[in-house]
Amino acid sequence: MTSQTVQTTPIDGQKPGTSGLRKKTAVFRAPGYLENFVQCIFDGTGGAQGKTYVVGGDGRFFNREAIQTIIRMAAGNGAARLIVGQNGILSTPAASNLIRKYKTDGGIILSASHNPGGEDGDFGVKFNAANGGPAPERVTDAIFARTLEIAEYSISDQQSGDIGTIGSYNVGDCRVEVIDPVDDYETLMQELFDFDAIRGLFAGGFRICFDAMHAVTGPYATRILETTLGAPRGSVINATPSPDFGGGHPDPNPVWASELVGIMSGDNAPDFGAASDGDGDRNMVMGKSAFVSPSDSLALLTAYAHLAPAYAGKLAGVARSMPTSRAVDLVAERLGIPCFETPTGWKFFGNLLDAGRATLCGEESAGTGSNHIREKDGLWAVLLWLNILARDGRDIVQLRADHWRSFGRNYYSRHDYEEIPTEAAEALMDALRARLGDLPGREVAGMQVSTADDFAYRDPIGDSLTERQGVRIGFADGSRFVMRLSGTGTQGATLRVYLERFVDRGGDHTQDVQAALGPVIEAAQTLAEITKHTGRRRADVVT
Ligand code: G16
Repeated sequence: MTSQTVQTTPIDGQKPGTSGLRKKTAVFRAPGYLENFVQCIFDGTGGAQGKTYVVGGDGRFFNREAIQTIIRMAAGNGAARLIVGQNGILSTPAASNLIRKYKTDGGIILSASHNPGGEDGDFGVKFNAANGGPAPERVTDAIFARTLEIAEYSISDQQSGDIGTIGSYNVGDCRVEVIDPVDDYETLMQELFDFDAIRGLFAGGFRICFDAMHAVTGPYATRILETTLGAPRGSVINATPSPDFGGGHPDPNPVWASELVGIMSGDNAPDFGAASDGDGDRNMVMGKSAFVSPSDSLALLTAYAHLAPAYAGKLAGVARSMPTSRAVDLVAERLGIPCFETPTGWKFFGNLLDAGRATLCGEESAGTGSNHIREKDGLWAVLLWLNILARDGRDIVQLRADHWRSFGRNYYSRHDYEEIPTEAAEALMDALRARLGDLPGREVAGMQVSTADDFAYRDPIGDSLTERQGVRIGFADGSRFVMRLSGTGTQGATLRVYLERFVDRGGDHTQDVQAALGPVIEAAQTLAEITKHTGRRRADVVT
């Protein structure tokens, strides 16, 4: 085989964010853009010579062409073997599983997750390490450093071959294996959960609506829920991945999954509703007319995980991202297991999972997962829920009400202010940071500020320090808000405001969430001067 070395120059802005490099699709399609970044992944991780990688993506526009380029570049860089999902499809959790199962050197996953796709949408590339998890910061830093000095990339002259047919072929000396994207993932799920109990649940007339949001989870959910577990045909909706996600926004929250919310609120609603995102790692769950917040879902899954074979008596600890509500902390305390608080981003759970310190992890941004892989996993969360419901017998709404009665309720909401000019968003955060020392003791919205800091995390395993991860303002009554700028957007800045108020056992757990959070919302707007900095009077997306 011959391969070419192509001269190139550094391209600005190739710094990976919370989860890989995300840009407008048009940016990724510009000559050399993808090639530069992929070469820097190889260069920043010691080269591809002799290595094996998993390659796949969420099926969005440009997925297939990008995979073909990556195959040729891996071959051009001397990779020995590639495992590629048929038609270029692999959910992020399925890719993580393949990396671990086949002990590869890592994987390249093409996705911009919940961001819209299509020619005018977003595209993304992320590198996962040999443990199956998103590359840690020292690796993304090394990749970024290479993007600043890259001078050439290597690419095979040979075309990449057919990725639509299962089988294997060579591109030069590199073996390309095209595999069924679902098989290995389904095998793993069977090992973790009580499939017989879930089959019994469906056989007894239990109904589910799973909204795959025209994204990658469709084939996984259809095979596992309908074919293997016996949920009625049609239980999975929007099940065929489309390059632009049916023109939608594949983000499983009550705003973007409004079709599911409508079904779950209608007459004759199914017993359980769920949705997953673009690349299949996020999840949202619902009961009849009841949205279960991701933070509550994490707390409940932790409380009842023992009903699933893989987790009975095996919870070493739990971890949540800092802005996630503290509902799970209360469960961990009662179970007598540690609860770790990490910065936003699944990569921060990796060391805890690898070291066996945490078994379950979760984030407010609709991510839950466990030590079965090193990514969050949308369908896994749905199956754990089904396993719990099958074994417990109560429905999800009752289970949650009983949970609040026993632990108290952490009212919780996230307010997003999208596409703010970056300078205005940074000025807001800088101004708030500058005042942190003066805030404790101050009265605002009828509450007294008790703590104010900027979250920093010292990894208990790797000892690395990660600073400036979000401002936390705590109040004397136990309420708090957190503010940070999103690390996954592609246009301007998104200000995320996370709001939380605890109502203890015996209190009123039936209030409207926004009403219950009223004083905290007012305090956040006042202390951060959101309107002054952004011109906005209210958030664009409230979840
Ligand atoms: C990514 C990370 C998540 C993180 C989320 C936060 O999610 O994988 O661990 O919670 O970003 O996003 P932001 O920085 O915008 O708040 P995903 O599903 O987009 O890969």
